[in-house]
Amino acid sequence: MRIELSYYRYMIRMLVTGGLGFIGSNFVRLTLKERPEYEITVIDNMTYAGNPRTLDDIKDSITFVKADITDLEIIEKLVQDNDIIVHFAAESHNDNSLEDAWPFINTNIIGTFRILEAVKKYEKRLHHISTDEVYGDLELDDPNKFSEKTPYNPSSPYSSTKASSDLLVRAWVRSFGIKATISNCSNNYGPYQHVEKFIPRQITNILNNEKPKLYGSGENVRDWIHVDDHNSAVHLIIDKGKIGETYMIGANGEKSNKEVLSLILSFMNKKPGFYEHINDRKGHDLRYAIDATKLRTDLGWAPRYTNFEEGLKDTISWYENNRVWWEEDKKTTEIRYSKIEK
Ligand code: NAD
Ligand code: TDX
Repeated sequence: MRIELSYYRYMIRMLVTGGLGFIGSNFVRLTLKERPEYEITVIDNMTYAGNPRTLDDIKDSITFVKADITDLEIIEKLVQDNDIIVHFAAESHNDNSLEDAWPFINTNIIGTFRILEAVKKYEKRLHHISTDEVYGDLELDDPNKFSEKTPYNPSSPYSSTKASSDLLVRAWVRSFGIKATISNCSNNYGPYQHVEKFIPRQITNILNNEKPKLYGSGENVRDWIHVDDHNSAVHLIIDKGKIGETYMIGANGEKSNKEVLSLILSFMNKKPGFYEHINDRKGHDLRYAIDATKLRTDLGWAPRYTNFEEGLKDTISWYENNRVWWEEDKKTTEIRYSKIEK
């Protein structure tokens, strides 16, 4: 009886929205491994990006609720029942937002609004997950990087809905005093990433003996971070972040798409020319680069995965060893791409 009481006093109830997706599911795994004080509930409506296999092996360690974050009644109940809400759920792919922006407006803006209203009503702690794309893009030779002070200047329907959601969070902090923090992270890589995204798409193309597809010139630069480093920073912000503040998350991982592709080709024993250039993405952001000084100095964060090449090799192995996880999504994704790519 005594053990039971102390057990329950110790537990913190954490609601993870979008916990079946790439970053959210890795967050759940990391939390189960390193933070036994959290009791986790996931809400996810299982869009095309929520693969039911993702949490299969740990389903008994969490509570899973299949529901939409725009569902007022459910979100109110779940927020009321939890202490902390970590909000990952989003429509996350730029290319899709260029074809149909509505799901982005609905989930990223209206969904975040619903969560904010519930957080305000029940006075809960919120951490909102966002992206560096809200800041627009940089020239290749710009010595500056994105920081917490960079003005918002999103380019795509996706990034503009993420920017909208960030601004809603800021307004709810200022006007209603909700206890929220925001993080804006750069491009993540690692296991369980949907095959529509750049790195998994190229790896799985090669595994299917198809040529990788490079948009436009391939000069575009992304600032890569391992998903576990993103998530360790999120935990630190939840633990020690200042309410109302924004933290940039990045690990100095700038690489052009061409550079990343040539590493993948060489690690997978393919000739350097085994790829094709295809039409460019509309409004394609040229370069992202993060200055994470505030996170490092104020909160003492440091990334664990400092060797991108090693992280990339591990990611390639993961896709080689988990064909069952991605094969079905690969077919539907490539059909989708074939309708828009030339
Ligand atoms: P993802 O597309 O892999 O996962 C999103 C998850 O949210 C899916 O499981 C999906 O089913 C769920 N979802 C979507 N709409 C929902 C709704 N209305 N109700 C409930 N669940 C819903 O995305 P990801 O790459 O894991 O991104 C997670 C978060 O991190 C997003 O907010 C994204 O903007 C942000 N982010 C991503 C990156 C990146 O590199 N992938 C970088 C920075 C920030
Ligand atoms: O087949 C491809 N070929 C290609 O050259 C694909 C899918 C992408 N690209 C390019 C476009 C980008 O320059 O690779 C780069 C990365 O593309 P994505 O994986 O689609 O990511 P990006 O658009 O940079 O956005 C990602 O990082 C920020 C996530 O998808 C967002 O959710 C996050 O906010």
